[in-house]
Amino acid sequence: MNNLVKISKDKDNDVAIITIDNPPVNALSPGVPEGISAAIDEMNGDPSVKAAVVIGAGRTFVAGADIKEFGKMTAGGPRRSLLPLLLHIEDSGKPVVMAIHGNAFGGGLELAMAGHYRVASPTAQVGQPEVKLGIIPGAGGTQRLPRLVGVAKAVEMCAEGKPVSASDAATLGLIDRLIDGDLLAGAVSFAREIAGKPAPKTRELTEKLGTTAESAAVFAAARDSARKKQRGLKAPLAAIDAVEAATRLSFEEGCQAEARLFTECLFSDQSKALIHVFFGEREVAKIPDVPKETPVIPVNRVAVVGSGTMGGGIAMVFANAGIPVLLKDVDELALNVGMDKIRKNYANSVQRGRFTQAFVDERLQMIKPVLNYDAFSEVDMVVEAVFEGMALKKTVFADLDRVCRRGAILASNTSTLNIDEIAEATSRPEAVIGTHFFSPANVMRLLEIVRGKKSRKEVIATCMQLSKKLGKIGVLVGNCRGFVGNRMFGPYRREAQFLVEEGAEVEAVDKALVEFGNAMGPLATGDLAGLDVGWRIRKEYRHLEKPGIRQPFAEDRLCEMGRYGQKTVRGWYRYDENRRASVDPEVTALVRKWSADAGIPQRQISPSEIVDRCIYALVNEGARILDEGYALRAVDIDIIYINGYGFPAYRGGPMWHADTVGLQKVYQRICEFHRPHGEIWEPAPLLQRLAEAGKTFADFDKEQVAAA
Ligand code: 3H9
Repeated sequence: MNNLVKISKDKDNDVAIITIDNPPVNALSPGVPEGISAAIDEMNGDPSVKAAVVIGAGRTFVAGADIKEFGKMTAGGPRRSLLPLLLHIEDSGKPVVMAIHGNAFGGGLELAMAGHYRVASPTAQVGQPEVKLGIIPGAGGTQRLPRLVGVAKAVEMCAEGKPVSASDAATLGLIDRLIDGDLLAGAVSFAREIAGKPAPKTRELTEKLGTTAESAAVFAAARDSARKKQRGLKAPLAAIDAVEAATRLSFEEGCQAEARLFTECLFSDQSKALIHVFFGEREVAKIPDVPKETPVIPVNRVAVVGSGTMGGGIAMVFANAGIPVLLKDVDELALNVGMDKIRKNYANSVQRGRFTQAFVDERLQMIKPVLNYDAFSEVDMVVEAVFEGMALKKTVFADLDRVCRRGAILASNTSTLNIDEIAEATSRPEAVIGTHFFSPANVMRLLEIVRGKKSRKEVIATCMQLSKKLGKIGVLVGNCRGFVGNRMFGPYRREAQFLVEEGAEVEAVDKALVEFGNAMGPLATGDLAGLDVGWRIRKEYRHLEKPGIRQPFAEDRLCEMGRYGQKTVRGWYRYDENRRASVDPEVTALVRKWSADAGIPQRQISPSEIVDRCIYALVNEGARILDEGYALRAVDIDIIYINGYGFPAYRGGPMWHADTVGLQKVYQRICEFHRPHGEIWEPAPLLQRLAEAGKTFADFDKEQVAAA
């Protein structure tokens, strides 16, 4: 035993209680498996004990293997200690009951399945989420799970990684009893009921396994679905192979097959990237000068100004989190249109089974449409989401300053404008902050929180904490043009256009980036968002463009022709009534002509050049942003791109991807682009420094954390 696992006995002295106590989530860190094993030996050696209950201390059962250990691992890793432990539990002379509350995830569920019985609190969740980390269950999960729940459910759980509620798990046969009230007391009395009876060993069950032939269709459908829904990911396919092995091989041989697949996944770049993302999503919440203890402002009522697409979506986000919201617009018509859109969105969610009608009815009650500021004195926070124009925003903020109570947070959903200038329209710039939601706001996880020069720490801490409550990932960024995400998106889309102007086909550009793993290609994204949005901004900022620097022109010309993208059924592509895109020969011909007129030499461009030009444009700008301090860490940029811009999580984000390629290589490639293209491709000084020092962005992050 050790201090991570404790053993005690219930008051009648006949049931041993083995408590795993490794905060915060009882991960199976080194020492935990050894502790459990010793406790099993001790209870077997104690003649007064008839059975054991294994339970987690604190908020959860066991959240899995210790992910922090994965980076340090050589072959074998936590499997070496876990596999023998699980056999040891299964072979225990006295029955072992696993008592689950919170989560039994990954190695936690594998541990639970090695017990002879499982009981759970009704709110508990179980699952094999390993694929989300680019790996597969590695401690027999792919072999024991199909024996308990059947092949189809096991494939789904291992390949998709979604959690299952305790009540569903009970229906599936994974949980033997749900326990309302005191879990430990219920587990102990269950243990007493089953003591002395023959205890089932999961690995010996075969009833639900069926045969490979019977399950062939299940595996084929699962592979098909994985290739579509988890495009580019290797782990789901490996998980399916491993479960299939359970139907073909003995338990021991199946475990060996699982071990091979687990090891292959563990040492893959995908797994390293996804583990980086797992910790990154938690790291972004840590702001060096805004410590955890910073007081937060309770946000119980909010208001949103502007009932357009963004404002309506933001109102839904608050309502979904149970926070009542006033939705204001200037005229009845606009407000009605906005509310109708909200109702339609909710109706779609009910249709797709995401929400129940009752849930939606409740949410709609929480959104109160208003035409004036009368009730604004009661709200704790306002999010302004009016049309993107400085003069209008300033008027709105001056109004908010007048009507909101002192202490309320005044946030702007601007995606491009200077938050300090907006703040100056109020008498309390310290209460002003940017909350940049991404469209559709009720779906996208990213929330860029823009720190103004004077934003108070309490305001920042509140918005960071609130983002979690809203189901978002809040990332703090500085106040530069386009903030982090859109500032980087500019050079990325610039390169996509340049490539077309230099001879690449529109479709070839998008295809190369989709094959790289992006959710959409850059030109199709432009069509979706509306090409006119960027066009208007470019026109506004044209005076800032340096003379003699090449600017893309094709998109401006398309806009001049009224081709704004999907909304005008013509943009880079042509769209049918179902918004399905097809290549438009007119665009191809026009771009060729415009390019010839501009004297741009035409050439064949390879998919790898397309990817390098677009992705390294992101990386180079990201490095500048980092150097200038507008993002706190490289990982913050990665999390922004994965959650807001459809960058493939399995590549870890643009900065992690650059590290994986090697910064020297990336730097050299950027130098190659710099020679013919000039200033716009000047390598970012930070990238050059890191490349020359043989370092990575991850090293930069570590140095930042150490210096903080
Ligand atoms: C596995 O099990 C492989 C097996 O097949 C065995 C192979 C041999 N390890 O998320 P939170 C930390 S793979 C280490 O903010 P919540 C987390 O970083 C694993 N650390 O809380 C954070 O640290 P910090 C399969 C972990 O309440 C703190 O705990 N399991 C682990 O919002 C709190 O976490 C999974 O993939 C871990 N396993 O959510 C489950 N888990 O405070 C991964 C968490 O320093 N975990 N931490 O930032 C989760 O999904 C969520 O953490 C959980 C709690 C739902 C459990």
